[in-house]
Parts: sequence; structure tokens; C-alpha cells
Amino acid sequence: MARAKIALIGAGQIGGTLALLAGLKELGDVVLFDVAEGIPQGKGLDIAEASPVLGFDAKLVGTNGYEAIEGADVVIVTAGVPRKPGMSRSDLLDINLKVMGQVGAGIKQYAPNAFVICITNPLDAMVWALQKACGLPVEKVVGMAGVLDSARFRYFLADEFNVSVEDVTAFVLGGHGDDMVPLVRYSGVAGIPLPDLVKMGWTTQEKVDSIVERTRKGGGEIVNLLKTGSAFYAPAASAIEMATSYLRDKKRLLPCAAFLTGQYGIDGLYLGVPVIIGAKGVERIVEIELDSSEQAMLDKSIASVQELVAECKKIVPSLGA
Ligand code: A3D
Repeated sequence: MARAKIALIGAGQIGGTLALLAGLKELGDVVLFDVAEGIPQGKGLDIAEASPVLGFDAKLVGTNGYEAIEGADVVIVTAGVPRKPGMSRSDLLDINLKVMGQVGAGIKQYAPNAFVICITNPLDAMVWALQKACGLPVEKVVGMAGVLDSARFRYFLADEFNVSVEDVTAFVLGGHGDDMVPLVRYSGVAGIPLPDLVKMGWTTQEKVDSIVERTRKGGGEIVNLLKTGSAFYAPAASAIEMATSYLRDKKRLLPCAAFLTGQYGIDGLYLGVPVIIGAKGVERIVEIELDSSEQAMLDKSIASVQELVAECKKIVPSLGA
């Protein structure tokens, strides 16, 4: 069977890491696209030159032309600019909405059958705009945030309990921002829920609360340390997990920004919820029961996403049509 084709739109920090991970996992051939000349070509060649040492077979090419993504099975989008000092949220939205418009047109023309994963921030609004721009079915366009946020939560919990990260499961719902909703009741170690682990004396409620808070601010913690950029290893690994579930029809249950059509009482908005990803894309949106405090946190998160999308519609009125 021919290798899958993975197109990476944006060959910056995350894009380069995605290319390396896709190679290491032999997910398929990789096309790196960027508007910056030389960067995608250089990164593609550098990773290809690592392949004999690392022992993987994949073609990696860099390009500044969308035609090279033709027929891609998976497209992962990281194109955009980060928020710089002095730039308002509207300025950032304005620029990245334009980028989503260009990227969406490229996908529409050359990769209309792809499974599209958006990573560009502000995530919940950008994935919404990208779906509008490319016109692909909503089940084929998702946003990556929940896998990363849950991975951070899992790592902090594994560290607290001194257990393998593999045995820690954790759930984070809602938009990708400080008001995301880490779900304590649905998180735990090898099936033992966190509230039980508190009762068993493995940790304290205060410690769990501080881990929840650290998870919410996980992106900012890395930005403060790096000073010149944001996280890229864990975001790339998270998107690769989603792409793998699609390409191998694994039907993983992963928290992703998915388009809701009534689930969780929301219609017409992308929001972080548990979904099953298989060969058809988002094959199922899982509605879990929330208690009143979890629902209140989710409502707050929904309101932030709604506000962001309303701002996008103001900037590009045609998106509201
Ligand atoms: P960076 O290293 O700046 O890479 C972005 C790349 O996009 C650069 O190489 C640009 O040249 C390129 N680019 C700009 N405009 C276009 C365009 N019109 N078409 C194609 N390429 C273009 O950033 P990064 O890789 O560190 O991060 C990428 C995005 O992911 C940013 O928006 C981050 O905020 C976001 N991000 C999201 C998460 C989530 O969990 C959702 C986590 C971390 C980063």
C-alpha cells in the first residue's frame, strides 16, 4: 500500500517537530509548506538526512507552493503569527484569520479529502475559521488542544504520584485557555478516580487544586520560560497522536476541538470535547455527564469561545454568513 501523505502547513517550531515525529513514527511522506522561503526546504532536508541514522523511510520535502500538498491524507496547520508585545487580540485575530483564509483555500483546492488538524491560536476560533475557509465536512476538521492540555495534567499527576505516565488518564474539556475545564472526577490512575486517591491519602485536595491550576496555565508557564516562543514538543506530539488515530483507524477517544451540533447544549461552535477519531475523522462526539460545578466551568469556557468567534465575525463579516 502506498505511504500516506502528511502536509504540514507552517514549518516553524511545531511544524519542524511534527515532521520529525511523523518520520520517526513512519506515518508517511511529509510535505512541509511555509511562506518563508528556505525554511521548509531546509527543515525537510535536515530531517531527511537524519533518517538513515534514525532508521526510518519517508520522503520529506519543503515547499512554498500549495500544489505540493496535492492529495494529502492529513493536513496539520500551525501557520500564523504569535501575539507580539503591543499587539491587541483583535490585531492577532485579524492576521491569523487572513492566514486561515489562505490555508483554507489551499486545502480546498489540493487536499479536499484530508483530515485537517488545526493548532494555530486562538485555537477554538481558528479551527472554526479554517473549516469555513476550506469547506471540508466538519468531521474532517478538528482542533488540537485537549490532548495537549490533558497530557500536561497527566504528567503533573504522574509526577505527584510517582507512577508511570502511561497509567494516568485525565480529561480536559472546553476551550483552550485559562478557563479550560480539567475534569478531576474523570481523571485518575489505572481506573482509580482522583477523588478516591485523595481519600486513600495519595495526595491532598489542595495539591489536586494546584495541579488543576498549573494545567490551566500550562501554556503560559512554558512561554515564561522560553521567552521567545511557545511550547512545541508536546503540542506536536499531541497532534501526531490525533493523526495516527485517523491514519490507522485506531478509534482513540481523545479530547479535541470538535464542531458541536447540539451536544453539550451548543450548536455551531468548535469546543474541546471527547471524540472518537477513526478513518472517517470525528466518528463520534462523547457526551459525558457533568455535575453543576463542572457545567458552570464549562459554561464560562463556552462564553469565552463564543466571544472570540463573535469578534472574528466582526473582523471578517463573510464568516458569519
Ligand atoms: P512559529 O514557529 O512562529 O511557526 C509558525 C510558522 O507559520 C512560521 O514559520 C511562519 O512563517 C508560518 N506562516 C505565517 N504565515 C503563514 C501563511 N500565511 N502560510 C503558511 N505559513 C505561514 O510558531 P509555532 O510553530 O511555535 O506555533 C504555531 C502556532 O501554534 C501558533 O499560533 C501557536 O500559538 C500555536 N500553538 C497552539 C497550541 C495549542 O495547544 C492550541 C500550543 C502551542 C502553540
